[in-house]
Amino acid sequence: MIIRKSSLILFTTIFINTFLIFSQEWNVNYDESKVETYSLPSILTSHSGMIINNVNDWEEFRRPEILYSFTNHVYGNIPGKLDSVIVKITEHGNYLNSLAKRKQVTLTFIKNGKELSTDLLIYLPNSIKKAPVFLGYNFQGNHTVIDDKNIFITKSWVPANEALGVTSNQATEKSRGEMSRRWSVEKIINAGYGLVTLYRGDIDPDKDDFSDGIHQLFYLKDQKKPEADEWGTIAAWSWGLSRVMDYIEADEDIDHEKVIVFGHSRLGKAALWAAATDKRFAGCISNNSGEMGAALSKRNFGETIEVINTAFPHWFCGNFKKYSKKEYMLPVDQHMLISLIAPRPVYIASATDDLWADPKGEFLSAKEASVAYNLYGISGLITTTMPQPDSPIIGVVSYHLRTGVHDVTDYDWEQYIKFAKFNNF
Ligand code: GTR
Repeated sequence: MIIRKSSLILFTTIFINTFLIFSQEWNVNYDESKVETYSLPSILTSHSGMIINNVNDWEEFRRPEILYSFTNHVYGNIPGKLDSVIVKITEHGNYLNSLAKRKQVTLTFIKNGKELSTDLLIYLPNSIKKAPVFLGYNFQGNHTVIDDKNIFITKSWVPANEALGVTSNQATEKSRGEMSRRWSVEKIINAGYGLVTLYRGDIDPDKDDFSDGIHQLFYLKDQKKPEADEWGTIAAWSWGLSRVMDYIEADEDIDHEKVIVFGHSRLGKAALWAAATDKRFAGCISNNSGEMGAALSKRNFGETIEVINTAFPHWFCGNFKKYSKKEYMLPVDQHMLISLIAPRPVYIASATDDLWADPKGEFLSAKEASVAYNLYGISGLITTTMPQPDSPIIGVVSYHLRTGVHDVTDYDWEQYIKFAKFNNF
């Protein structure tokens, strides 16, 4: 794999700067000895106090209760259904000396006389008839994922970035292939998997503005932003992943029963919520998803709800604002989010230097969620102590702590491929 030195330096610098700005400004806790005592809501005790000890009661009563709490207090409800969707294969060709085929597909969503389009970029191994796939958003546009001149450049809003050649919030040729170090496409294809990716900003540009993106298609007359219990950007991104799943179900080249939804960081938060809300995702990978992703929010380490609500007020629903500095009042915590994915395989990954995302809080979530897997007779995470760096625990519930910074690396993908194989994808 070719790593472009310019992009490596650029993104390491962006990461360090972001990290410094946030940690100085917010004075968050990075000291394990200063973690206060917290109590986690019990996954297996219902609101009425009933102890859940079988799959039926879990699926009938407790799981819907937890899902309801997350929907109404954290991510927000989806306000309705689309009127229609137009699917168009816009381009296809060969890749990697014909080892893989490439497809680009445009989905156009129509609602209330308005429309919004997103472009899917799909690579599938030619060696397999119906390929299992990893599905996930990219941060900067499909053309940044691989240095392939055939990939269309998004026309959607892209965050300002001089080094990537983004001018007036529009992507340009300069960023083609610039994020390829985060997508081990060759490894994925050689292992017998496909990749489906799309740009997050096609569904909702990542800014505190609800006049664009998917939200406004659903507005009732004179509505300017979602109601307090309606979707923020993370839920919109998750919704988008489900719409891609609708497409995948009709694509004969993809095994729609073997789709692993994947995401890094904020997009890892979206992947977890997508897997929680849509059981068609047969597996989920959360890479360094942190606060309101895999990390426990009631553990005061790294990013807090106050920080996330201030820096990214558009990510969660209006109701979530009241939990700033009041983590203890939130009726759920993120171990319960992972429990909603049971019995489907899930991988939680952290990085040693990514303290902002609270690696230990991510591990503890995966560990605590295991009780839901146990109901199905599945072991969940097969350790109760946090593993050493670079010692992955691969199972139905998987975890690793990679040495290094907040990022997605070849090492991470190697583990994700092992996880997929282990779980018969
Ligand atoms: C950070 C944010 C995190 C994480 C990250 C990312 O600034 O505080 O919650 O999502 O961004 O998405 O890169």
